[in-house]
Amino acid sequence: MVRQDQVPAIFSRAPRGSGAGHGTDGSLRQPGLLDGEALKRAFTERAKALGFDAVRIARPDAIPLAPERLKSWLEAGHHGSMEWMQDTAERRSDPRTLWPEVRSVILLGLNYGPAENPLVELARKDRGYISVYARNRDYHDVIKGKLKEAAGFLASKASSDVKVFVDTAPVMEKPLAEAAGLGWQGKHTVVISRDYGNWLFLGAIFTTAELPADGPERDHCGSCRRCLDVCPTNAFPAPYQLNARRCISYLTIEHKGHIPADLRTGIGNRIFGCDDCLAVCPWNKFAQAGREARLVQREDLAALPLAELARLDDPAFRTRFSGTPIKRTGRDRFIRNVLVAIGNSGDLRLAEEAVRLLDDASPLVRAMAVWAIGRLLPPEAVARHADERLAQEADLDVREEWSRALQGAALTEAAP
Ligand code: B12
Ligand code: SF4
Ligand code: SF4
Repeated sequence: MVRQDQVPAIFSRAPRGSGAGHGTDGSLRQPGLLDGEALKRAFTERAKALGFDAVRIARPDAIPLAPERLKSWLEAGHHGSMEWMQDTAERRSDPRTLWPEVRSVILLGLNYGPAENPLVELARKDRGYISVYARNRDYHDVIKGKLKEAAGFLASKASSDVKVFVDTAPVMEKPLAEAAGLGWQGKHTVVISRDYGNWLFLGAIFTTAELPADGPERDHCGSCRRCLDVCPTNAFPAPYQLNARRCISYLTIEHKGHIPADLRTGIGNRIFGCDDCLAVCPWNKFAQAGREARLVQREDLAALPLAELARLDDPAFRTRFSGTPIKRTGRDRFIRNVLVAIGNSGDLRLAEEAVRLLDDASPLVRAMAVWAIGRLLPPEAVARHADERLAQEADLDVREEWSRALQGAALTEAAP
């Protein structure tokens, strides 16, 4: 889950006083300015009042292994088409490269735990599964607002500068959160807190203030491997490593092109993101339902009827998903995902939606409509639809889908 369209917010230090008081470092400070433990305590209290559930502090040099690990992840091509991960690698792997003046990194966690196990919805094959994180307002907007307020408070209480980051900047939030003791990176690579499980959004505030750092959290995964075994697309080449190119979250949200044929069945009815590896983690027994109202699941954003979604045109898509993270994929990519789910539904009633989309203006949609009817309709029906359209089809990828669907149909006919 990624958003690259924002720059960090910067807050300037509170103005230095003119001899009104002395800081513990001997510097002159205004009355009301704090530092060290007192500043940390006041900030933590304020951040929690703003709705953050966990607040911890790391030194900027606390992730010495991260640069090498990020490098080998990128060299293996695990980032897929997220080229910006490559472009920003140097700044990403060390907070001091991103901002040389930084002295402390504050990591904040916001619990978005669902009230019930979301995976039960996967059994409803005529419905589309939307990832828990996307079932209400875009969390970037929610967290960014809170981070800005927290950072503003810090800047007003400290003689230091402050910058805010959430997801959008080249910051390795997970290893930093582990180093700050907010949780540890589980075998699924996501940060798990002993208090909240793994349903936590992360945000970071960098500051030039020297704040007392917290110690790192250690790994509590033990011999468990539930998250690795449940992954429907085998996206983990090894524990603690994720190949994003195989991850449904990447395929349904970040990936702009056609979804590779060998991964489509594994996607099932997950049409925006995936929560399987998160939901099975036993540490969620300590999770509590999230308390931020703007992130609590909207009823009209869970288990959505595929037939209804397949009919969304561009304006209807925008209206329906306004303010949610879903809007970012745009209508065509979203309908591509819906068609994958229709193809996996085994529900013949949904075939008519796929047939209608065979004539869609978007090749991304047409290609997946071809795949869906190839999975749902009898071979003679697939051949008839191909006859009616192939001659006019100019897009090479869509033609390729037709030829795969026709081969599949021929194989089915030849079977005894
Ligand atoms: C790119 C990205 C993605 C990509 C890649 C995910 C990934 N695992 O890297 C995709 C699109 C797939 C994705 C999916 C999701 N994402 Co995302 N994503 C990011 C982003 C922008 C960068 C992550 C990154 O740096 N990846 C690069 C790799 C190299 O980093 P890494 O996983 O930390 O790699 C470590 C391990 O490989 C480990 N390692 C390597 N070898 C070894 C060996 C051993 C022995 C050990 C112990 C460790 C180890 O070291 C590496 C460095 O620490 C962050 C926001 C941010 N700025 O940090 C959000 C973020 C990680 N995403 C988040 C979420 C919630 C999700 C989803 C749950 C959304 C969904 N429901 O669909 C899924 C989860 C999928 C999963 N299992 O990871 C949250 C996670 C919160 C948390 N509690 O950790 C973040 C932090 C956003 C946020 N601000 O809250 N995401
Ligand atoms: S989010 Fe889903 S597809 Fe991605 S690694 Fe986890 S279980 Fe696998
Ligand atoms: S499911 Fe098990 S192995 Fe995976 S992150 Fe949770 S505790 Fe670790």
